[in-house]
Amino acid sequence: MVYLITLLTIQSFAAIISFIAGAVVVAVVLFLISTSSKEEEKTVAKKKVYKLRGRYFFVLSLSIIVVLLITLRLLPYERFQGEPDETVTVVAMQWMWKMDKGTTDKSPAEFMGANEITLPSNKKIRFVVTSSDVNHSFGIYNSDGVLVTQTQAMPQYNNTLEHVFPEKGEYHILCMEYCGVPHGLMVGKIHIN
Ligand SMILES: [Cu+2]
Repeated sequence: MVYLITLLTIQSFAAIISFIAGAVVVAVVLFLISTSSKEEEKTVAKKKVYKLRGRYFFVLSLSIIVVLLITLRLLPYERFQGEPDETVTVVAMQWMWKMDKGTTDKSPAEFMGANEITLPSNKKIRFVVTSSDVNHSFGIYNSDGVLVTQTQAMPQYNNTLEHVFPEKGEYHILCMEYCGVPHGLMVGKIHIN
C-alpha cells in the first residue's frame, strides 16, 4: 500500500511538473509574440529571452540533479536481487493470455495456460513474458484501474518482470499494444490472496 502511494505520488508529481514546464514554455512563446512587433524590440526581446533561457537552464539542471539524488534510492533494483518466490510463464496470443506457474520448455504456441491465475501477496513474483504471434504488452492494473507494472510481450523473446503485490485483490491484465480489432477484449485476471 505504502509502495503504491509512493508510486502514485511520484506520478502525480511528474504530471504537475510537466504541466508547469509546459505553461512556462507557452508563457515564453506568448511573451516573444507580444514583444516582437518591431525590429528594435525584437533585439531587446531576444536578449531578454536569452537571459531567461540561461536562468531556466540553470534552474532545470539544478532541479534534475536534486530530483535524481532524491529518487535514485527509490529504484527497486536492490529489492529484486536473488531468486523469486514464484515464477509465472506468460504467453500472449491474439487475443488472450496463457499463464501457468513455473517455467516451461514448450514453445509459446504449444504452451497451455489459463487466462486467470491466483498468486500470493507480499511475495516476489517473476513473470516470464513472451508472445506466440505478434507484439503485445502485458500491463497489470489494480481494481482502481491504475497501472501497477508493465512489460512488452514479444515473439521469440522472453521479457522478465518482477513484482511484489502488497495488496490482496483482483488485478486485470490488459494488452497495451494494439494487436487487432478484438485487442480490447484481451483481458486476463490475477487474483492475489
Ligand atoms: Cu493488444
